[in-house]
Amino acid sequence: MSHPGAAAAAAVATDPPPPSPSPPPALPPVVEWPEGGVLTRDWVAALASTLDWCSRHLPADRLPTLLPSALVQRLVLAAAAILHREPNLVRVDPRPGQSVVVVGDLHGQLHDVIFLLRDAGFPSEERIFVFNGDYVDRGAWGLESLLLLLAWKVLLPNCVFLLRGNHESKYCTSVYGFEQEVMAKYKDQGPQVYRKFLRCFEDLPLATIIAGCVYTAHGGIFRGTIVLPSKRSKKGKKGRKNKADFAVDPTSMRLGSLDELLKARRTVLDPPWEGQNLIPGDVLWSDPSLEMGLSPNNERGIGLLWGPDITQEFLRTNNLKLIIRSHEGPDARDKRHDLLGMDKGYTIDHEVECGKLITLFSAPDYPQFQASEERYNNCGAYIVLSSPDFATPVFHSFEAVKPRPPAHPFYDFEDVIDSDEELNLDAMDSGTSSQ
Ligand SMILES: [Mn+2]
Repeated sequence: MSHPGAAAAAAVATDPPPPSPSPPPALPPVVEWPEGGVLTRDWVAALASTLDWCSRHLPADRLPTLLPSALVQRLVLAAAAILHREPNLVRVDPRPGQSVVVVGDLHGQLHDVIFLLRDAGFPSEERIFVFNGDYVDRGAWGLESLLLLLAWKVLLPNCVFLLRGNHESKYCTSVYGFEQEVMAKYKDQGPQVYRKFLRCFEDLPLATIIAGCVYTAHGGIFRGTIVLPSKRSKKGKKGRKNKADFAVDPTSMRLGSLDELLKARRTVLDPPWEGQNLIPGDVLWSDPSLEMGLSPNNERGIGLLWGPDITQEFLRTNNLKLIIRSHEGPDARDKRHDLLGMDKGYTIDHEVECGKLITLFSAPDYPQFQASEERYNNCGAYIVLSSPDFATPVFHSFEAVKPRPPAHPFYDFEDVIDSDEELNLDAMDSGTSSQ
């Protein structure tokens, strides 16, 4: 009788060798500002793959070992300086041969952002991108997602346009995860990094008009203002020159004009829900409805609800054909029995004489962290607009990149209401800009 060990040894000797373990993933180099100071496409591509690598192989609090705090802050400030110079309403006028990709909410789902950019074709002189806001919160990689888009903005400032979403605010990021995410990843440096992002949020423009016929914004339309008697500022105090001499007329709910949008003051940490400066809050928080007219958005506590008649009035007055807004995901639409569900990543909400109103949502399988067992399993979508008719959208729906790397949520997703982004008005910072 042979020794059992001998038989085992023989078996090892005759069996094919076990598959060699997969090689350890190569550690990417630390991200450094490029030599000469100017970003290149290769640098942005390497940034994307490093961010992806870190999300898969590094614990969140080790991110600074490859993505130093100083680099993050420099990139955020470089982008903010460019964004700051853009008007509230950016005119995107494609040259012959240029198409425009419009993107909705992303909410920190880095892998889906990377997929979307590759699927649509990266930004270039041939392909302009317009992002409708809500880059951060909810998902685990808001910092990485937004940083990647800011890098594209710095690389191609005239081909990439980043608008503000309601989540690009102090209040939302304190409730829905982004502030905690930055603190968890950057520890001692967290407060400085977060402050730079807040400054950048204040600089994000509010809306675009593409090819003269398509209006895009995160929430949608906005109310009008009245001119106040001019109170000449004392000795032209510096920094006061942009202070608007107008206010919202509390007695009327008149649809605002593009000129009024251009004059609004957007440098607020949290767009106010009351007082004189209501246009930013309206643009970022409003929702369409099937009820006619303009009314306060009581569900949200800020912004407006607007009906098909207002869509028609806005399109006709401004000689436009299409509104593309975002802001409502599958969870929000689950509660809206008047409007369609968000399972394809877009809905057509109003069809009127002058054109259409579309809601576009680009975060598939959203939210990343969900308290209920049943997930929405929604697709995300992006829209391509091209010549000769920029007002005829081509929709591209896509599924989530799976499996997502395991990650911890940075907010209490079981306690924070899934769909309604109801405001705790007392917690909002609607004071003047930090700048
Ligand atoms: Mn939103």
